[in-house]
Amino acid sequence: LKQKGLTIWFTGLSASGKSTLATALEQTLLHSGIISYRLDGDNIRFGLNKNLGFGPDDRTENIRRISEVAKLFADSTVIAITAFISPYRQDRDTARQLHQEAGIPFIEVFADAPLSVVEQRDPKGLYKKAKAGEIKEFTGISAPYEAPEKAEIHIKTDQLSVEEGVQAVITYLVDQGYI
Ligand code: GGZ
Repeated sequence: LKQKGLTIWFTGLSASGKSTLATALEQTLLHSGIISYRLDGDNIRFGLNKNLGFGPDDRTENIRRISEVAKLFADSTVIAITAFISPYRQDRDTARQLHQEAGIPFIEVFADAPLSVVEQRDPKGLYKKAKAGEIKEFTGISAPYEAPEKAEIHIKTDQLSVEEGVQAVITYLVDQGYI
């Protein structure tokens, strides 16, 4: 058992490609025999965090709990992959600090697509609803998204394929000697 744990933290707008990249990354790692665990809305917001909504305090608490869980997975030697909007810079920095204090690498990955592009994609019709006022405090429309200034990896998802985005992460992990 040589594997060391770490956390790969995706951040970006709804429909920016976080979950798609995270899922493809998980598959690619698995094909190399590397175990990872993906935390996303489906397994967190419907379970551990089902009592949380989308106001600023609840988002902060959402991210706080996710960063603690990711740290635990990474501490167990797994690669934790998180895919949440995590719109506040302060909350992401707190997650980073938590990992740093435990000596666990924290890799922030910005899934970056312009608002105009994610509004076009709108796979669940949420942007449309948000613009119609049917969803309150929707990130990018009526709630803030604070883009990373020091992400380890910046993926422009409107310019790269999923495979190219995953490769950017893999290359980083190899270059750093993490895998
Ligand atoms: C943003 C919302 C909102 C509001 C529901 N704002 O595209 P999706 O559907 O599948 O991803 C979005 C998801 C965001 O949850 P996170 O836990 O990642 O957010 S945060 O990190 O900010 O806590 C979207 C859906 O939940 N959703 N209402 N108001 N996204």
